[in-house]
Amino acid sequence: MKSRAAIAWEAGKPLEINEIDVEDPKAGEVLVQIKATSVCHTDAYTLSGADPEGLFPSVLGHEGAGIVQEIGEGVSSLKPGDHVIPLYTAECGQCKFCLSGKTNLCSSVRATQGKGVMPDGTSRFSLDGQQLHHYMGCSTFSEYTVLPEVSLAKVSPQAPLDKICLLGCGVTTGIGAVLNTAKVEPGSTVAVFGLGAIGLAVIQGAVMAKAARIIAIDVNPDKFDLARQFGATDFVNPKEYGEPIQQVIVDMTDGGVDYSFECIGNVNVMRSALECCHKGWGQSVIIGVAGAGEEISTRPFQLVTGRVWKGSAFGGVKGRSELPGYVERYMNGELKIDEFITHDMPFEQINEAFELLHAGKSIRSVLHY
Ligand code: NAD
Ligand code: AHE
Ligand code: ZN
Repeated sequence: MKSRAAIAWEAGKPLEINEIDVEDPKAGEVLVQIKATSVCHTDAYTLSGADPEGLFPSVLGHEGAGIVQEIGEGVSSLKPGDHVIPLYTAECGQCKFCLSGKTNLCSSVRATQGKGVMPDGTSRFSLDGQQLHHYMGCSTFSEYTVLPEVSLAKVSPQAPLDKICLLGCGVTTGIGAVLNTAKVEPGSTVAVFGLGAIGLAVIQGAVMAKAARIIAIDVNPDKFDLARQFGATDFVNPKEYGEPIQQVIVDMTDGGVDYSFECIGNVNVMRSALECCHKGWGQSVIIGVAGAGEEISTRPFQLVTGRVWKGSAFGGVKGRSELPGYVERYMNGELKIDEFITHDMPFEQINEAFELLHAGKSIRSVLHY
């Protein structure tokens, strides 16, 4: 079938909208009509060429929501008409990782996903006979996309797809990092580095966890208003200080924070986020994604003296079992999503959505097909 899609032909170039060919779903696969998708910084990171797994040409996009159109042979948990959120972290329930009870990092389709193909090693996308790669197992920048059954969370058909698409990455990642990865306790002091959708979702999670103090840090002071609305209590612009930002935060907090979250993808800030943690127990969670070849460093003494460095992917959330609950909490008014959406636009304006993100003028732009 034909599908409107935005193609990433090469690194650093705008996406090109074109009509591509999408093959029928094979065994264990599902054809989904994406109704809405948003742009996450990770899409921009891969398009920039910094992603060691980045492949071109490809169909990017991993934060979306849609409706099942067709199922392949053997698919039993989904049927046409079901409302779904694509998952870049699948959940098969059967691999060593799923069975461990220790992680959400399912291994069932991850290897082929990273190579830009479906589990059978081939792509369902092409243009004029040229194969296009899939991206993060989702490719939500195509109106019609094919995913493995294990990469789709079935959610309530009552929920608005142009809002819950944000649960496909940003909102879930930030909340989950607080509740699942760090397990922030009531009364905690929390520092959040970077106030895009991920950082704001971390603030939302910290409020849910009943943190007493939430320090919001960004070099763009335009981000502070929304951070305050989400529940941040203190605001720090590193550009206004002559000393290292970790020292500023240690001084503000009588020795450091209980938990910090890096939501930027900057390895120098990751170090600051670790070193602003309290001696003996402070934990720092890396959420930001850094470019190929970049590495983190700190004095081992920082860890010897009790600080803990962790990382979080999709907030530690198991998508198929947990996302339906996140959707219900949104529908019950217990979880904010609308507040992240600063721009709504037709799919054709996708490059504008990338420009707004780069310029620090948007949190999330939702694109409608
Ligand atoms: P974003 O671009 O909307 O937000 C980043 C924020 O960081 C901006 O407000 C920017 O002003 C701020 N910033 C930049 N440099 C800074 C600095 N030196 N000090 C303080 N603030 C600074 O991005 P986003 O969509 O919120 O994504 C944030 C990061 O999280 C990205 O690296 C993205 O790839 C990553 N991410 C990871 C996961 C995961 O599962 N681990 C999921 C989603 C996104
Ligand atoms: N391809 C990159 C890694 C990118 C990365 O870390 N991705 C996050 C999700 S970002 C969503 O916006 C993640 O979940 N990682 C775990 C995984 O299995 O990819 C690289 O460096 O190779
Ligand atoms: Zn993302």
